[in-house]
Amino acid sequence: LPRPFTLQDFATAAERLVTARRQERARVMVVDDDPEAVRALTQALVSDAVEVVGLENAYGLLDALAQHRPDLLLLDVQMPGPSGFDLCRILRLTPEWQELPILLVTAQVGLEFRLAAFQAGADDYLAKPVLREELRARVHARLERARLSRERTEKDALTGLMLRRPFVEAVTTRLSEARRVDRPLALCFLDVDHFKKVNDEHGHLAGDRVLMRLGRLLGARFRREDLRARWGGEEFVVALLGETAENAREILSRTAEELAGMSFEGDGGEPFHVTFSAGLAVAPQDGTTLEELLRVADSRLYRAKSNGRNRIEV
Ligand code: GH3
Ligand code: MG
Ligand code: MG
Ligand code: MG
Repeated sequence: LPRPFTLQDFATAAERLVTARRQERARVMVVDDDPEAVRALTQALVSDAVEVVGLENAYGLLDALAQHRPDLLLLDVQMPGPSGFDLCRILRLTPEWQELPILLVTAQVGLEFRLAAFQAGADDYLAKPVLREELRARVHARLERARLSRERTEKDALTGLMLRRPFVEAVTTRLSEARRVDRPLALCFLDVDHFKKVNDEHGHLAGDRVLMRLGRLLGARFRREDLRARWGGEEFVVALLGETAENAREILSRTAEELAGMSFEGDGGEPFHVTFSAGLAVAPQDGTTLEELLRVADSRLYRAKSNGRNRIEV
């Protein structure tokens, strides 16, 4: 007989659910010159699914956006210095923030203001005083739309990892941040060994399963802010933020061991194993632009292949 489901089991399961959701918590940035408004909006929005970063003036907005990378921006209109309209217009001219959902919050709700909000490029507006339930409903709807559209346009369907283009955009910004704050950034090219043979000997579907599991493995390891992408075919690229060459190598070789320890099943039910080779380049010593780093990482990957595969070259 199955053991009855106890209260303890329930607590453990609930805990696990909350933790799982927390990993994909959306991030909202609230900007208002009135600290009381920042507090009220934050309190209304923060939950297991949403974290909030508050900002009491807009002067450091671009830096704060780069640092916190919010999924949605709630922007007050009347502020000393540039208004919410001005800021909204500036963000819409900045490629990186063109698609960031922006909700303007304003005490003025006349037609003129509503029109100006949309002309400035806002997605929506809210009238002060903001109704808590309405705020939550509007913000959650926007976040969900944004998440779905990102899933569709930025993710590789087979592996669940980022596609090359969004990766290049994101890593370019991270690289200039890393330069500014003088932190290292490790870039790694991964390529599955003898993958053509995997397809030929075990079938294309088995090959797909390898890519899927490697994608999931790369997605689950590393930190949330690290970037992982499918570069194309059986090639992957990982950017580890703030990691030195030694640390990055250590993390990658653990991942390599994990993959080597996995057993796959071919089309005829036969078990097989796979490995990958990798080339690692670290900013700033190996280069400071993405192009330089990719070139160095790629030539080291080539060396890993000619030195016998299943290895990481630094
Ligand atoms: P090496 O160890 O030198 O990297 O050898 P390799 O066989 O892995 O490299 P090669 O570039 O010759 O072959 C890569 C193969 O990956 C060829 C291609 O058919 C296969 N491939 C690319 N994308 C996919 C995919 O999405 N699914 C499957 N099953 N195979 C793919
Ligand atoms: Mg204000
Ligand atoms: Mg290849
Ligand atoms: Mg290969």
